[in-house]
Order: sequence, then C-alpha cells, then structure tokens
Amino acid sequence: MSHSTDRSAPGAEAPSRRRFLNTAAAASLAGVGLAACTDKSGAGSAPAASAADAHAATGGAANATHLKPGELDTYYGLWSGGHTGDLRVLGMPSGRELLRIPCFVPDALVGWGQTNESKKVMGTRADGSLKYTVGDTHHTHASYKDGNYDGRYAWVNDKINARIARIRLDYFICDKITELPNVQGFHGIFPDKADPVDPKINYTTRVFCGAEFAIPLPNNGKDADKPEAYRSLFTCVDAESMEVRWQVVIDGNCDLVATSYDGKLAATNQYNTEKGVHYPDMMSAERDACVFFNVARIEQAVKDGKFKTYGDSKVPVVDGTRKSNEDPKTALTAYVSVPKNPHGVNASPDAKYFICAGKLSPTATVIELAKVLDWFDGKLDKVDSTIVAEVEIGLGPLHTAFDGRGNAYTTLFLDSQIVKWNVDAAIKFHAGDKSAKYVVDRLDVQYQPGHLNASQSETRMADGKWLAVGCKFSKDRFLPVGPLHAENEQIIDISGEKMVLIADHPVRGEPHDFVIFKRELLRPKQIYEMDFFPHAVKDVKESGVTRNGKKVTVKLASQAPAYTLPEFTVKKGDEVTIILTNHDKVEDLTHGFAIAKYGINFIVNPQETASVTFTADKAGVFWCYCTHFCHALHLEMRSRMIVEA
Ligand SMILES: [Cu+2]
Repeated sequence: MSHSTDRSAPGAEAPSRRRFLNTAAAASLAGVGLAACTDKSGAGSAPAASAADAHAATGGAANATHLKPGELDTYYGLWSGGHTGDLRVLGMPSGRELLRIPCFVPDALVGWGQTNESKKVMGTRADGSLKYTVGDTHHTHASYKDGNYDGRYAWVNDKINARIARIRLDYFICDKITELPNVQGFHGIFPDKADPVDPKINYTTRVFCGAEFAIPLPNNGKDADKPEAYRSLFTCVDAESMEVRWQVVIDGNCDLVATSYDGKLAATNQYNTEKGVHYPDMMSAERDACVFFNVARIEQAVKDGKFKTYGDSKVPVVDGTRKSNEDPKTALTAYVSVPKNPHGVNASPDAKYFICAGKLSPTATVIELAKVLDWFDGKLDKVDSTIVAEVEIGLGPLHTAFDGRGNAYTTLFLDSQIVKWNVDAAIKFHAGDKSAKYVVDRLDVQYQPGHLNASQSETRMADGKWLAVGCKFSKDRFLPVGPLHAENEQIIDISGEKMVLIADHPVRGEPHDFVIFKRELLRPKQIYEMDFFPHAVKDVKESGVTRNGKKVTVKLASQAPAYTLPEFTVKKGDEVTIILTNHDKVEDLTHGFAIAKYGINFIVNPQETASVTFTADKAGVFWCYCTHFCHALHLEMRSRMIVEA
C-alpha cells in the first residue's frame, strides 16, 4: 500500500481511519486555543493552526502513533538523556518511554553506581568511591553492518567528563566506559560503517569522537592566556576493546561527527575556526568548516610513527592542522569551508553527501564525498569544489534527516520549523537552474527544534515513515508543572508529500539526539546467563557467611518469594560484601535487595548476580527486603542483617 496514494484519495479511506482523523484534527484545534492564550510568551511564531491545516490539506495521517492496549511499537528509539546522564529507550511511533539505561550517573532503580559491577564500569577512585557522579549525554548512534544497524552496540557521549559509554543492545546495559585523554567537551560521536582498507570488514570497528572545547596542550595551568596553545582533538576509539586508538590535532574545534558508508571518511563540523575563547571571537569568521579525516592515511601515519603524545597519555596524536596538510596527496585532513558557525553534519542514505547546516547562516551546504576523495587524490584543485550545493533553507538551520526518497529535513531553530527540501533540486539550483524548486514543504513545530531524526535515516535503509523532533522549549504544550518544563518530542508523519504533525510527547529533560530503527533489528534477551557473572552463587548450598579477618562475604540467592538466608550475622566494623544471584528464570521476575538504614538498594534480574560492599558501622538488627514486586508474598520476602556490637 502506497502512502502517497492514500493521501491523494482521502475519500477512499476506511471509516475507522476517518474516525482517527477527526480525533486528530480536534486535538490539533485544541492546541490552537492553548497557543493563542499564551501568545505573548514570545515563543517564536509557530501558530498551532498549521498542524490542523496540514491535516486538512493532506487528508490526515497515513500512520497513527496511538497504539491500542497490548499493541507493540514497530520501531525502537534510542534517546540521549542530556544532563540526567542516561540513555533512554522509547517505543516508536508511540513515543512511550520503555527504559532508562544508566551509564555515567548513578541510578536508584537498578543500583547503578552502588553495585561493585556497575562501579567497575563507571570507574572509581583509590578509595573505591565513584570518580564522577554527573554526566551529560548528547549523541547516540548504533553499530553497523552492511549499511544498516546490526543490533550489537550503541555508543553515547558524556560531554562533561569526556567519556564514551558503550551500550550492549542485547541486554540494554552499559558494559564499558572510556575516558578520552587530552580533551574537554567531547560532543559529537559516530561509529564507522566499514573499514577504509579491508572490504571484508563491512561493519563497525571504530567510533569517532569530536571534542568541542579547545584546551591548552598540555593542560598544566601554564598556558591559560596563550590562545595558540589551545587545541581540539578528534579521537578514534576501538569499538570492541573501547581503547583509544589515535587522535588528530586540528585547527579550530570539533562539533558533530559523520562517517561515510565506505569507511574512508569521517568528518566534523567546526563553528569556531577562529579558536576564540570568548563568545564574540567565535563568531567573527564568515565561513567556518567541515573537516574531513582520511582514516586510512591517519592510521598509516600512526603505523609509521609520525605522531606525538601529550602528558601522561600514550595515545598517538597525528598532526591534522591546516599548515601541515596543504598537499592533498599526503594530507590527513581536508578543511571544506561552510558558512557561518555551522552545526550538524549528516550523511545522506544514498552514501553520496554530507550536509552541514549554517546555524548563523540560513543555508545548508551539500558536500559530495566522491569529490572529497578526488581532492585527496590530487584530482581537484580547490577543496571547496567539493561543495555541490549551498542553498537558503530558513533561519537557524541545525540538523538534517532523510527519507530515502532524495529529501532532506532540517531543523530551523530560529524559525521553529522543519523544512523539507530536495537534495537533487538544491544541487540543480546551485548549478544555475533557478527554476529548480528545492523547498518542498515547511512545518511549524513547538518550539525551537534542535535535533531531529527519521526512521532508519542514518542507514542505507531510510524508510521515510516517521520523523521525530526534539523541541528545546515546550512552553504551552503540556499542563504546567512549575518552572521546569518537560521537553517536547514531536512526531511527524513524513510518508507523504506534506509533513503532518501527529503527536507531542513529553520527556524528562533533556534529550538531545536520537536514532529510530525497525524493531526486528534487535533481539533483546530476557534472561541473563549465570556464567556471565564470575561471582555467581550458582548453587543455593553456597549460601552463607565466610570471614577473612575483618572482611566478610555474604552469599545468597533469591527465588520468589524468599532469599536463601533468612538472616545473617556480621560484626560492627566489618567490611561486608553481599553477593546475590537471582535464581528465578521467569521473564520479568526481578528482585530487589535493600538494607534498612544502610543506604543499600539494588536489583537482580533473572539469573543476574550483583554485589555490594560496605562497612557495617552500626550495630543492631537491620531488615533486608525485596524492593521489586515479585510475588503475592513479596512483602514477606525479607532477611535480617544482624550486626553484633
Ligand atoms: Cu522479590
């Protein structure tokens, strides 16, 4: 069934669909009233009537986001959580939040940052306390094979402490975190999609990381007032080992990151080629750049020993500055100019182009990747000849998504709009055909959109069904709940010629970026394998207390509705390690383990083992109980920790 056919013949729709359309139109009209009431808020245009108009104009949505009870979503969405430091899993198109995956920041539900297993992933100081307890996740992208997601991993950045976390997409857990050396403000992140040299490696083996804040190198407190000492590095992390492979020192900063489908090129957009450390300095240049990295040449330079290191870090750093890379035939980097303070660089699903948006220029710049490779081969005189279009699309353009039918969708932060534009038409227009109409449609969103992404947009299989938009301000779209507003993630049907706003959904602050992909690409596991955990209490007969001086280990197992130890005794001053293995094998049968007055609480999923270590510093009887509802006798599921004085 073709969606566009649906739209051209609204009269032919089934009655049930017509009913849905009426409801949707009414909901949109209700939105008009709300928007009108608070118009003086200066939310930046966006009369909500346009959504209703769009419904009327197109005959309504071909797709519905509202699922009946028991119906499952057809897409997964991975959403960064911003300064909550987590990664969210949403069902799409409903927008229902299904899970928050803790990575950089402790999480009370699962005991992340409390169990020894999670602390090991997060990183600790010499005294065993967490090295960091805050994080700021912005961008998340998943691993590839054959140009599509392969369901192995996702990665997400922590901008505050320059860390990268890997998420296993079978168990939806964070299994590794790496802190990048020599950088601050690690922002953009993107896995590669193939090896630049070995065609057999048609899957992700590297993750590229762009550092936004330049710092004096080495950063030892001596060069704060020497702008020439400030540098940003582009970093390559090994996808499997999560070790840092290499870094590139560049002129200007990094921001977002994109990678080519053939594995040969990675790029970052730059908004501060001026290397300003104050706000006005950062906006002085009319054109900044998109820096391309020739991955194969960089890795050859590392092999040839053409690198240096900074401070304590052993990571090889190659020279990607402009001055050292003027000869295309040996260049490691290429600086393609982009107007002005660009934000966002996105790879089109036909594998041909990277698109950078101007942010302070109303333009999108289309760079042809084959021409970038030509430049590196010495076949192109000017690096800016790689630009095949630079067209006006609206005010404050940021990020671009794709529908797989040749159209790009760019957020316009200042206009509070999404603009749909045709890439081929833009290229024709740029080449001189002024009759080429490249803007296809515009849609008001509520309000000030940052990132957007479409279903499968970052793969060769972009399917052009759904577009989600992360609006930075929600203003009047939800019931007021005090000064802190929910963010507004909007869902737009892009299956037809016109975009149709289908739903708002509130999310806890503050997601930035996200990816949306078909649910069949993942095969999540419901139950752990006990062997996954080296300290598992595999046999319930192992349950008990063992002492080694002042160190006491308490092993126990859970099986609804009981722990294998109804009580256990330790002495005041002992260092106690509790190891709990959940022996239940039933799907969704998770137990908790909390100890009153000891600040301990964590969960164990089916067949999972988790442990905590603490000092028994208070004598008395302390009830331990299951915090995760598991059974009709859940309230009776308890143990007692007896701490002898
Ligand atoms: Cu329980």
